[in-house]
Amino acid sequence: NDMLRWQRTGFHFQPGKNFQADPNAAMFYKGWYHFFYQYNPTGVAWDYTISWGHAVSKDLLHWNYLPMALRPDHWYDRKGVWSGYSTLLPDGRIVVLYTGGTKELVQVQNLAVPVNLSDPLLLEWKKSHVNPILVPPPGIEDHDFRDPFPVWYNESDSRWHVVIGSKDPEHYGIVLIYTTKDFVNFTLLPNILHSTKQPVGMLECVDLFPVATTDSRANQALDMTTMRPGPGLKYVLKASMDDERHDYYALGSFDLDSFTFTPDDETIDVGIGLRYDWGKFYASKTFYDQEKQRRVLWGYVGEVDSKRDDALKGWASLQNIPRTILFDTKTKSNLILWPVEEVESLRTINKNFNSIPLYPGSTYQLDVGEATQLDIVAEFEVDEKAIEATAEADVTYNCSTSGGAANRGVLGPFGLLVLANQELSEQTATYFYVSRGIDGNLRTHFCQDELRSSKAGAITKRVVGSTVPVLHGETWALRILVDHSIVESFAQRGRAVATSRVYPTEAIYSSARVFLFNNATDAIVTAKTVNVWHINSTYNHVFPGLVAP
Ligand code: DQQ
Repeated sequence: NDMLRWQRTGFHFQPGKNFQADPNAAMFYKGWYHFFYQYNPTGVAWDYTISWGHAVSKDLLHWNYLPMALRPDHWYDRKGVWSGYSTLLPDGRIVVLYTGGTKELVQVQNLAVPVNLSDPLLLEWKKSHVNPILVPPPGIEDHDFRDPFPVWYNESDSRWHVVIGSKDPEHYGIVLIYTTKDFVNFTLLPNILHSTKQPVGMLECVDLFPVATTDSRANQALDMTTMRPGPGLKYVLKASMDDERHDYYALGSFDLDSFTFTPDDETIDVGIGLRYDWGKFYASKTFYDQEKQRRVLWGYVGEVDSKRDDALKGWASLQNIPRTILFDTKTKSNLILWPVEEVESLRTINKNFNSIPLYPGSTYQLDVGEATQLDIVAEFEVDEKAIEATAEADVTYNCSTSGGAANRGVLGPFGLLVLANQELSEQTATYFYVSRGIDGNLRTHFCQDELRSSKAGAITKRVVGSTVPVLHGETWALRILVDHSIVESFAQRGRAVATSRVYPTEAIYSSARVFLFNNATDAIVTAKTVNVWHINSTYNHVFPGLVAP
């Protein structure tokens, strides 16, 4: 039981008990970041009592839990207040659009607004008396119509465009578009925003937003609601694949006249190409933070242990540490996801290591004390001579199927072992694996190996990851956030991300250690710099004087 207690995180968003899931977006309002999320007030798994939890924070990290914003208390949401979006409109109003599960389990869309816009906490919400405002249109199944969000405002005719994910009869994912002036009366457009190129199924939690592609504007994420497509902009379409349970995005262009999204490259369209996160991460949404002019991403990270353990723990699922989103102006082919800068203010003790040679087949313990809440930033170099001496190596390497951190190749794997016990019989490995084609080109794989992360039974363990661009002259760079039962890892400053839930049985409390390792057979790898910070707990709590779940 000590073991299960240890799994609660120190600096992640985590209500006192029960089940949480999809972030239902966030907003900055009257000095507070508001966060809404799927929450089951009565149990540790999803069921029809699913509701909207609510919390506020000054910095996206220290949270005050508030009473729930929305509960299933009308016929049109009797089987759950499902996902949707909370939007701060440019005129200062706030709307919440959400999917309700009716008594008969039909998915309908509903409207709710705050009772008192002058209350910075937005404690009270009222549902519109005309709900449901939308029911499934002809040709759309009752259970394929959910997760609405207002995406764009047209000033000239004061119309909002609202999009909703679905699928067509052939199982292709589609995104429906409605227009509305008042969020009560809606018109379905004859065209759709996008249809996937492969039959990937129902698209959940669709998101669409612009990113700046030029260096000069790259530091500004942009507000979608009034943005006009133009030079220096690209658009991101994101959807959560209900069949596969992963969040995919595509980079492309957006045409306002036809209101359609077109991927730059059809072979990496949404559902088949790029992912926000190669590990456990789902139902994400972004919001535009006008306070800091950035776009911030949240997703939820479910459990991979047994239902029985969730019941014993009394809670299930986490939200990831919010990530800023930028376009990668160097590769021009991916987004950059990076923990919000506020995380750095939680850093305390720092241990710094420089120029540590890692010989083939070796490990090196980083002496940092109790290693349960950490922020690690590491840069590696691979011996040039070894690379040159390698004609061709491991061209068919694949994180998921090539045996993980224990499988040795010429130029990898190398990286870090976190939440490791002293004997390394328990460990989570985050690593690079470099392969070299006959053309001499290097290809880097970024992987996270959960196979030895726990000695407990009934846990799903995988090796996750993908290839990541490492440009000429760059070192191999990792950042890893460790927080008890979650490991969030970022390669090449955010080009690729992998999140894992892990449940160590021995590498807990003061027995948790961190190591560098190099399992390459031929190359010496140098850890050029490694910074390890301890991260303070955020001691999230219920807002003083209020009662929250
Ligand atoms: N979860 C919600 C749905 C959404 C799904 C229900 C994604 O609205 O499609 O809790 O995890």
